[in-house]
Amino acid sequence: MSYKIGIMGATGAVGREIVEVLHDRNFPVESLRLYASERSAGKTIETPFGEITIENAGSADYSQLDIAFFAISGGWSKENAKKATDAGCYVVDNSSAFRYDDEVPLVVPEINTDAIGDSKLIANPNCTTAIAAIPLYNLHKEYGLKKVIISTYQATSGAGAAGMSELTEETRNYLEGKEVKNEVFAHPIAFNTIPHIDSFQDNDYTREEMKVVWETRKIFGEPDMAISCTCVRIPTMRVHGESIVIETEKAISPGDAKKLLGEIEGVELKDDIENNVYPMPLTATKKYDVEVGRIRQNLVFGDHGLEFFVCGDQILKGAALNAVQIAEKL
Ligand code: 2RA
Repeated sequence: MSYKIGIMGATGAVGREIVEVLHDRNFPVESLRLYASERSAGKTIETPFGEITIENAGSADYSQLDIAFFAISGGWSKENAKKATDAGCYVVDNSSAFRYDDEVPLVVPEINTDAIGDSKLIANPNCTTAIAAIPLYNLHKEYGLKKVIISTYQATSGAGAAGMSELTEETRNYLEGKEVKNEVFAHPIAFNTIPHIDSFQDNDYTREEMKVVWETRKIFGEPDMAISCTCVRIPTMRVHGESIVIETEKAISPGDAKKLLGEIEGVELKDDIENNVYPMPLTATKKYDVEVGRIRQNLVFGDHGLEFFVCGDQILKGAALNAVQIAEKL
């Protein structure tokens, strides 16, 4: 059996990557239609499925599609999801529009496929959550997570194609001694780190930081999990790094954690400090698996604590890959 697929937001960084992932994973595609804004409608783009003409997302007929990937914006998803599901089309939504809605499953397929049930609308988590979730969930099942503290090093791809262009252009401007501007980020990103992603909330955390808290709790089915996060934008292209400290219910050793994490689907263990092997953006780029390494006993929590570093491709496991994996489960 094969399926009629639509990608809404097909000219964006995530939309383009969904096309590649569908092809790379041999997803059973009967037909592929690409949608974007009215401005892009009528243009053609080369894809591994051949040349395809972009259609206007605003006038899509969802009765002609089996599965639609939504990768435009939260507001657009809110306006269009019901129209699609009422027409019998499954929607995998990449925005944050429905992630915190109790009626809508929020899914990382390696963890909670069961949550999908008979829902026709499925939310894809924020990249920062998805990248940490697989190692964390497996440690939680085995050792019980008591506390989790995350600090991130997030790539410019998190702000889409425009964020990546701003990094390239502003780095060039900086090196050539020209004026450095910032439009996408709150401050110049070249040669900088910015501890501010998304808007500040009443509790002084950013929304990006709170997404990690809300979403991890929902995916793990642990509404009271003690977890906090600091999110920082750094001048890299497309991989988010995350430094993670955990306190566990049961005693945990780095050796046992390495054995466990080395065997799970979706993780590549990169932990050989004698040979300078550990997760890095350059090695995790365009990789499906999340790299995990620098696994060590945490100095504060002792034998009930662990500290490690993960790197995951923000556009893949953090967005397009996870969305396609959800569609595979459907
Ligand atoms: C970011 N997590 O990195 C966001 C993208 N969804 O900006």
